Formats: sequence, C-alpha cells, structure tokens
Amino acid sequence: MKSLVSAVLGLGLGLVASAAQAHAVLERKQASPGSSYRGVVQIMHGCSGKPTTRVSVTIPEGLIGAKPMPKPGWTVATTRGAYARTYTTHHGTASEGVTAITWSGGSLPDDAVDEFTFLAQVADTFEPGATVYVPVQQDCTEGGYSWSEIPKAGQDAHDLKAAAPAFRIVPAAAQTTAAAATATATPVKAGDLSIETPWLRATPNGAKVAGGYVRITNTGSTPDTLTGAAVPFAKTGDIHSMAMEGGVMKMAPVSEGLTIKPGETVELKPGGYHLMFEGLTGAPKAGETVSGTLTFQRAGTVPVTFSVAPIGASTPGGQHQHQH
Ligand SMILES: [Cu+2]
Repeated sequence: MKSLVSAVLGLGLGLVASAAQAHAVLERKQASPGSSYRGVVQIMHGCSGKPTTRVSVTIPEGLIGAKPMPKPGWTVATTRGAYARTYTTHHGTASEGVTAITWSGGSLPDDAVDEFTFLAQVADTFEPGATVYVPVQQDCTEGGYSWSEIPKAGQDAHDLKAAAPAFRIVPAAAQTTAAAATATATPVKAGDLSIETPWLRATPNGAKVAGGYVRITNTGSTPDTLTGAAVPFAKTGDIHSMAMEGGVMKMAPVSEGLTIKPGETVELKPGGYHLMFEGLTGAPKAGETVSGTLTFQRAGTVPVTFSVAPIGASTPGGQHQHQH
C-alpha cells in the first residue's frame, strides 16, 4: 500500500516537474512578412535548480540579417552560414548571414528569469498563418535542455516535452489595425463627455474629402455641442448630416453644430452624421493612427486619436459597404 502511494506521488511530481521546468519562450508571438522581428528569448527556469550558463539560439531559415544584442556579463558569439536562397532585404539582397547566436559565460539562477535578444528581418516569402520555430539550447552548470522539438502536422505543441519557441506570421494590415484599435479603444473623457472609437476612412491619393466618425456620450446634466474637428492633413473639419432627398442621399453642413443632450449618446457613422474633412493635403492610409481634435462649445478642444479603416469601410473594423 505504502509503495503504491509513493509510486503515485512520484508519478505526480514527475509530471508537475516536466510541465513547469525550464522553459525557453519567445516574448513576441507574431510578426509580418518583410517586417523586422525582435526575438526576445526568455529563459524562465534553470535546470533542476542549477543556474543557466549558456543559451544558444538557432536562427531559422527566413530570418535574415540576424544580429544579437550584447548582454553585460555574457560573451556573445555568432555562427554564419549560407541561406537556402537569396532574399530581398531592406539593404539589397542577402544569401548568407548569422545562423546561430550563443550567449555564454554568465550565470542565471534557477529562480530568476532573463532575456536574450536578437533582431532580424522576416523574409517576405513567409505566408500569413505560418509558424516560425526558433530552437534554443539551454545549458546549465549541470545538465541542459534542447528546446528544439517542432510539432508534426496535427500535433499540439503543448504535447511536446521540449517544444521549440515559436512565433506566428500575420498579415501586415492585421497587425497594424490591431495596434490602431488598441490605441483608440479606450474612451477619452473630456469633462462630462465620453468620446469613443474616433475613426477615419482611408482615402485614395488625390481625394478631396475624408469622412470621420466617433461616438460621444454626455454623462453630465448640461448639453454640449460638437462644433468642429481638425486633423493635420485637412484644412477644415466640419459636421455634416446625411439624409434622403428626392430618393438621393445628400449631405449638408450642420452649421449650428451637433448637440449632445445630458444622458444621450450620439454616434457619427457612415450614412449619418459625420465629420467632413476638406482641403486635404495628404491621404490617411488604412492601419495608421492620426492625432486630431474635436471641438465642443463647453468641453473645448479635445485631443483624440483616430484609427484609419480601409477605403469605403462602414465600421472602424473595416467592413465594406457602399461608397460615401
Ligand atoms: Cu460629408
């Protein structure tokens, strides 16, 4: 009975230990084809209590022009080799470069974490959806781990004992749109007003006007009036209404401004009230963010960050609808 209990306990501890022990992971989980990638290898544990003294990273095919970041207390060494093909880079072409980076001579205690960083360009030959594996060899004063297993088709990386750190290739637009969405997701408070999701439609080069949209809630007990808006690439920013007139959608300036009553939420959106920027000196591009202002009678001039959705988008997320 006693031996059975200890056997079960032993098995349990063994499982816990293998799941929680020395992990090497990449801090940044995604990159776009053609972008630069900051590979931050995090070493989360040592080897069964022993400190880590050497970290060697294999640079996979398609990460071009890799350069290590020096690390105080550690000696860095690189191995160069030929790439499988010639790549187009920011600086021309490259057919060879750094294929491995090793930091050694330092000592990272088992109960501490540290980061080993390299920069590289992601080849534009990667397809979005692909996973890039970056094998890491971790050596300690005693023992070591080879974080180099790559899941086979249909296999979950979590089922592997020593999965190689990895990141995913995502489309360039998706990444910037996500960043833009994060930048404008938090409501801006201006006195009693809460200003949410300011966004613009991207315009083709040479366009004369650009539409802007935003949702404004008045949480106070006094009405306020939106009287105008400004962005750096337009001479003027006015408020327009849109209405059916004789079967045709027509827009018209709202010269008295748009009043937001206490407790009311007013949404400027395609097909309805909107900000109309005219006298364009530039064209906002999808995925960018644009710093601008909204002007209110009471709240004054309020800085906001507009995200830019694709040409003709009907929502800040970019769904397509008829042209304005
Ligand atoms: Cu308009």
